[in-house]
Amino acid sequence: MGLEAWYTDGSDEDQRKPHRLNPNQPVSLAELNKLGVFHWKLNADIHETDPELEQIRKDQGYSYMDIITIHKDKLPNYEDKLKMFFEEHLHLDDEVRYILDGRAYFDVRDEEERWIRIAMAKGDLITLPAGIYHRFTLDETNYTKAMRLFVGNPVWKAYNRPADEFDIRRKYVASLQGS
Ligand code: KMT
Ligand code: NI
Repeated sequence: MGLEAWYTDGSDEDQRKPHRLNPNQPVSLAELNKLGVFHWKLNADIHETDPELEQIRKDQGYSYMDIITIHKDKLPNYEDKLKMFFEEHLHLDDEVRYILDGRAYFDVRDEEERWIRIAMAKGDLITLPAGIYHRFTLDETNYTKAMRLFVGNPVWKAYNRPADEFDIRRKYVASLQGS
């Protein structure tokens, strides 16, 4: 099963709303792949023993994992963190997230700087490439539980836009030219 994604209306009000254009302008998985975004659908109910997840972790080298619950009663500094997650930023490494419960949105910029909203639900594993500008928000259900995967020791440092001078950003931008 695919992932649902769409171009947003660009409005700044209530980040938790879908912000679809009217008519909706969907974005296909193939288009996301061109931006370096990849997706797997897994059975989150068996995440502790899932051989498919094990295989992905082995193939991609995701040696590290932890689980974050994003809910006002569960996450310390909930409001501040949500604010940080929704600031447009990039990382020097891939961002890999597997939704175990609830829902959330990842927004990524396309090659023309338009925001694409990716609707993530239980069972969706996504990888955002190092250097892509993105942001994260809960939806109107206000809850998600996600596995964070990482190659080696995790580095969560986010560089808010503008962060165009990093090698990894230049490399990412160059990777879009050929596609
Ligand atoms: C990030 O860097 O965008 C995040 O870690 C998002 C929240 S984790 C589900
Ligand atoms: Ni991020």
